[in-house]
Amino acid sequence: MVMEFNADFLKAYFVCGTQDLVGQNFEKLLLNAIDAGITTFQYRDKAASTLTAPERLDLGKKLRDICSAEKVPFIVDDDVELANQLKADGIHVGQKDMNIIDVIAKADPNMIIGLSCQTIEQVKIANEIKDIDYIGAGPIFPTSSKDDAVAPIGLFGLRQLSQESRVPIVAIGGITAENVHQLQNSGASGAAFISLLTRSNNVKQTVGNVLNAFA
Ligand code: TZP
Ligand code: MG
Repeated sequence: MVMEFNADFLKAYFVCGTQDLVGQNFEKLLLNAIDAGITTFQYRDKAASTLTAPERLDLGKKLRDICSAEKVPFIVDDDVELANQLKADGIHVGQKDMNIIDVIAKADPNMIIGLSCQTIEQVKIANEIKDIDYIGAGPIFPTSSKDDAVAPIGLFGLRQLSQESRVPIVAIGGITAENVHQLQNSGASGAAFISLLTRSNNVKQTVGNVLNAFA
């Protein structure tokens, strides 16, 4: 499925891999999240997960099919080969992953391209790369979902990156039901989250709350 990128995709952006699950069935959780209105799903299965490469591919196909059926963009984290194999709608990489220029060269044409940035310098470089569709900025707040996360950039940092960026920004890291509304005047187009949803006992309300913050 070829999806034309649109900043509305960033409003309620759910990121998840098997390492993030808290006893749930992944497919059911994704279906519930889609039913609740998430605007994008990112498959981010890390080394900490217990899946083998074929298992990761297999699960990825199932999750991709769920997203395709519901017309929710399916983005793969880090692994451009996996993204191509899964015919993902997009690929997202961080500063420590494969170089973004190489990722763009390797990715199937028309994929949505996302890059994580933590500094103004990184955003300035990203501004020069025309194929980048959006930037993930963060962590905004402290997070326990990413082992190698840099220090939180805070709302002030987010505002600075938003002002500098040529492309829309999705805020990530430590976003909760209580603080999501603080993102409203930050210039971000939406919020990306892991534990907010994996640890939610009311997925519908959780996603609704995020959507409200960016309505
Ligand atoms: N990148 C920056 S922070 C983060 C990632 C993948 C983890 C976000 O997880 P949570 O649970 O929403 O803080
Ligand atoms: Mg990464």
